[in-house]
Amino acid sequence: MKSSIQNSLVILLAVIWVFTSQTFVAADSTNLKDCFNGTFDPNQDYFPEKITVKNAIYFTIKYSKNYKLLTNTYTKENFALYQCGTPKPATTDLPAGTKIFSVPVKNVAVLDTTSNTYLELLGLRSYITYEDSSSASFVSSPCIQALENSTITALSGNSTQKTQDFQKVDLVIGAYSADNTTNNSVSTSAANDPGTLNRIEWLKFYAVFFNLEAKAENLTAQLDNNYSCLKNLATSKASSSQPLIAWAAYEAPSQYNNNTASWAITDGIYKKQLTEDAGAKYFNSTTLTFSTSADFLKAIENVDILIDETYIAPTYNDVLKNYGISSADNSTYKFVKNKQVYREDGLVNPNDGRDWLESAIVMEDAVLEDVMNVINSNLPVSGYNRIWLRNVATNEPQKVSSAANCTDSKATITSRAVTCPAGGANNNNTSTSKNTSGNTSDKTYHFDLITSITAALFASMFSIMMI
Ligand SMILES: *[C@@H]1O[C@H](CO)[C@@H](O)[C@H](O)[C@H]1NC(C)=O
Ligand SMILES: *[C@@H]1O[C@H](CO)[C@@H](O)[C@H](O)[C@H]1NC(C)=O
Ligand SMILES: *[C@@H]1O[C@H](CO)[C@@H](O)[C@H](O)[C@H]1NC(C)=O
Ligand SMILES: *[C@@H]1O[C@H](CO)[C@@H](O)[C@H](O)[C@H]1NC(C)=O
Ligand SMILES: *[C@@H]1O[C@H](CO)[C@@H](O)[C@H](O)[C@H]1NC(C)=O
Ligand SMILES: *[C@@H]1O[C@H](CO)[C@@H](O)[C@H](O)[C@H]1NC(C)=O
Ligand SMILES: *[C@@H]1O[C@H](CO)[C@@H](O)[C@H](O)[C@H]1NC(C)=O
Ligand SMILES: *[C@@H]1O[C@H](CO)[C@@H](O)[C@H](O)[C@H]1NC(C)=O
Ligand SMILES: *[C@@H]1O[C@H](CO)[C@@H](O)[C@H](O)[C@H]1NC(C)=O
Ligand SMILES: *[C@@H]1O[C@H](CO)[C@@H](O)[C@H](O)[C@H]1NC(C)=O
Ligand SMILES: *[C@@H]1O[C@H](CO)[C@@H](O)[C@H](O)[C@H]1NC(C)=O
Ligand SMILES: CC(=O)N[C@H]1CO[C@H](CO)[C@@H](O)[C@@H]1O
Repeated sequence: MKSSIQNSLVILLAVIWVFTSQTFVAADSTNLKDCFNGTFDPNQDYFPEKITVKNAIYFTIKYSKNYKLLTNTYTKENFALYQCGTPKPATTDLPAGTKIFSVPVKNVAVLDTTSNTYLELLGLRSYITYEDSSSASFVSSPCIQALENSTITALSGNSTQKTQDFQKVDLVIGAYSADNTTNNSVSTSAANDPGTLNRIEWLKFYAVFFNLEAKAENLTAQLDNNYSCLKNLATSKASSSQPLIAWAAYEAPSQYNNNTASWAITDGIYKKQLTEDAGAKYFNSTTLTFSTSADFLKAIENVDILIDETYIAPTYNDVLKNYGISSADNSTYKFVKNKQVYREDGLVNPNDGRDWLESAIVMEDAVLEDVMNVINSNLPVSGYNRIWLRNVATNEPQKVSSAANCTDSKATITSRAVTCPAGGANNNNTSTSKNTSGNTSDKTYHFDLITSITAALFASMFSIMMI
């Protein structure tokens, strides 16, 4: 009797153990890094780790049990990402035109330089197998340059060949890259998302293709915390007479503008945030584009610091010439008199590929450090060397990043931001950086980077030819 009760008890416990352990397995707490091999259970949540979109306004995500519906709301494209090894969602359950991916994806073709840094921060450099031919020559990441012609191949310039190559990878990704004839291409719009924290948060958009939700949440929080710590530091050190900063560009006459030059305040929400968060005043005006340099110069006559965003103007004299500033004006403008003229070309690859368009899009914490340093040379720490913003008025040299600067092509990168020093205590006060208004004239200058570079190259060639 006794032993039969004991036996029943053992069997009961065993049943409970089997039951609970199976329940435990079914309710795994991390997203799979591979295909699911078990028996599909439609009630199981295959993505226990999720992202929450807090700041970005141009993408959304909606989780179902075994797929996630990712939307680029800027380009209005939908992507359904289902867990590999589980059933594909029915197209009838998805918005028309949704592209379907099995995740996690294993390899990627990258079509713009900006995407590289998002992937590198997530530890995914080794997943990159193709780079677009133009981004391959303009990429500034030393380790991606080092992998070119080994694990990373440049896509053909022949569009037929290129489309065939796209089918050799799981995912084709880049700004404005998606076209509806390529079933695995995805557009990103990080540089269109208006605020600094918005841009950082695009880490999550990239991560969901790799089931790296937890990692992306963590990294985004780190960069956001870096940003708010630095912002607090800048605010606490801001002088009562805050300098006035203008971001501007010259557009040379070209086929794109009826051969008519113009001068512009290159207004943008993230530029206003960077300026104010770094402790300065942001210059804006009701008229943003001027048809004569005289009108433009009149508008910016009280500006203390000028950030010149003209794509091509390698020397200080080029900048002065573009803006129509002669030596007679040397004492008229404070930014000239005090030699406060900066350009964003401080870090380039050997072909003048601009890191400003690459890592500076996601590393807004480090960009804020550069702007802080322009305003106060002791910030964020004394001896800080700016990465991108180069003072051309004092002849600061460019830094060149080449394959030789890659020390370990397997190593993951972190933000270039230096440690936020004491004094920038984190109060999580990032609310002013969140921005939900995508409606700004910034779009004029917030163009497709490749197009803009091409346009700028043509424009400057025209202007050189006309000189
Ligand atoms: C599923 O099986 C494949 C092949 O056997 C294996 O490589 C993979 O790691 C398995 N996935 C999981 C999540 O265990
Ligand atoms: C482009 O590539 C396709 C496919 O490889 C080839 O058939 C075609 O001849 C190429 N076109 C040119 C102009 O090279
Ligand atoms: C692709 O998009 C264009 C413009 O939106 C549209 O005219 C065309 O019909 C689409 N093609 C396919 C194959 O969906
Ligand atoms: C795209 O089409 C190819 C060929 O039909 C197919 O093998 C591939 O799985 C499709 N990819 C996606 C993401 O739909
Ligand atoms: C990110 O993860 C690391 C461990 O990998 C942890 O130490 C850190 O606190 C996390 N940071 C945030 C902001 O969650
Ligand atoms: C360029 O000039 C043409 C004709 O002279 C005119 O129709 C067109 O509107 C102009 N475009 C711009 C952008 O000014
Ligand atoms: C700058 O001024 C323009 C024109 O008045 C306005 O449309 C824009 O929103 C302003 N920019 C910011 C960042 O507030
Ligand atoms: C005055 O302007 C000329 C260019 O017009 C420039 O070369 C020169 O360095 C300027 N001098 C000062 C003190 O800025
Ligand atoms: C890359 O390495 C060269 C040679 O050591 C060095 O001069 C240069 O400053 C490095 N570039 C960067 C961006 O660190
Ligand atoms: C910024 O974030 C990176 C993670 O990418 C971290 O390694 C670094 O310590 C952070 N810097 C600051 C200023 O907290
Ligand atoms: C501030 O950040 C810390 C850690 O990053 C977090 O635990 C805390 O909840 C945040 N506080 C607020 C008010 O958001
Ligand atoms: C990424 C890549 O493939 N880069 C280069 C490899 O080498 C050839 C010349 O042999 C270049 O044309 C590619 O751009």
